[in-house]
Amino acid sequence: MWFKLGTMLLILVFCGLTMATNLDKYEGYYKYTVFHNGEDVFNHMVQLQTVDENLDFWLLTRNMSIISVSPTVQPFLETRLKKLRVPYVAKPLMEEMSAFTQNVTDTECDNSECTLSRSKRQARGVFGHFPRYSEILNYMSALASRNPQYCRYESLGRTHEGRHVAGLSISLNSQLRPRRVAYVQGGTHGREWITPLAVLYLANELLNNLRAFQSVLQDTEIYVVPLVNPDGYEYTHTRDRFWRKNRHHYGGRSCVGVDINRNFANNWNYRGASQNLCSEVYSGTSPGSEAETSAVARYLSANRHRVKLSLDVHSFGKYIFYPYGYSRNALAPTRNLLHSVAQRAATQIAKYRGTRYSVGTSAGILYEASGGLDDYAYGNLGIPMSFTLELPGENFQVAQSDIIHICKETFAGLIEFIRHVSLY
Ligand code: 0X9
Ligand code: ZN
Repeated sequence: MWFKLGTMLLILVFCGLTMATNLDKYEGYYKYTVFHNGEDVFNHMVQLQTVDENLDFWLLTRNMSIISVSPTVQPFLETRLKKLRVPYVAKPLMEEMSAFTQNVTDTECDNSECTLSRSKRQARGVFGHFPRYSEILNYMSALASRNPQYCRYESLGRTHEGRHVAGLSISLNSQLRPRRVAYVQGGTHGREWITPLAVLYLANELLNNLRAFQSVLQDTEIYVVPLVNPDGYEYTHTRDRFWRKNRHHYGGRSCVGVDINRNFANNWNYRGASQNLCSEVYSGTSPGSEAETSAVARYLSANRHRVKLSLDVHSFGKYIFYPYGYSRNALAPTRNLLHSVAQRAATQIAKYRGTRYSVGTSAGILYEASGGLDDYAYGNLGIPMSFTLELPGENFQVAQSDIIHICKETFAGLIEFIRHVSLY
């Protein structure tokens, strides 16, 4: 009897362990790349993104969109696309992912990208793989304890599931409050795994080369929050690789989560956002309703007169956006300056290995979307320089061997932005 029960328990535990991977639910899914052959097709796609909770748009630009589609929704989309007479390519999602998720081991590698030795990978440490929440926080806390004179580790608040929205302040004297702050955040959308690393890399480089960055840090504090949405991020590691929103549960409702980048108090829920809880762009019950949004907003508004630059790092697409993102008709009074600063950052990024970013407003290049941090920082708080970056990638997974290169090229861009803080 006990033996039988024990065996059953073992089987259950085993099944539990083998079943729960973050890609399970994507078996049979397709990745559609749709080429918009006209303005009306683009407008149609924008409409679908906001009203259709079953289509997950990974990327939506004026020229093309990338959509993740479940087997049940696939016939519906096929009919739509054929009716619109629009060209597209469909590829099994798992096939696409396996190309990126192969764990690179010395013996498996046969192309030049994979010739990295084990020791080199180990030397890359946290920048050689995709760390979990606890590893990111341990890394931040270790940076602070190694550099107590220059660095403070703190929590901006807690999430719905009780995790910390953790920040690092970096300056030439952690006891003083410099006149200017450059604020840099990542990890707003759970699935954009490269972004916390790119932000953490900035902190790491600054602290390891303080002498070289003396002039950048003159009268300026750099405040980094690598992981704004730790609940969503952890969920992408354990359950659903492509989870975007936070993990706010509403009692009795089956859909979960708010899009933090639709929840800020600028033209909240105006366009490109939805009041359907099941939508990927659900804007929440009110502006700033989410714990993560209010943690960030509280910090920024308390420091609004010192913060001269706000950078929100996302992925993917290789874009630098400046306000306004909520409407194509809303023009920032300082758009020429914003454009030229962004262009300079793009030039610095390109110097590392030729990666080319496009610069503009997200409403102009992508789609109109309200409630973003960029519009809030610029429009509500009067922070003079506010940008959103979309890092490189073909989807939300970046090859592990590419992490360090993206971190390095992005670093060049981030430093260029930060250099402009001294203008204010
Ligand atoms: O839609 C977003 O939140 C951002 N793109 S992402 O693919 N990472 O989700 C772009 C936001 C640009 N800013 C505003 N629209 N305000
Ligand atoms: Zn994003």
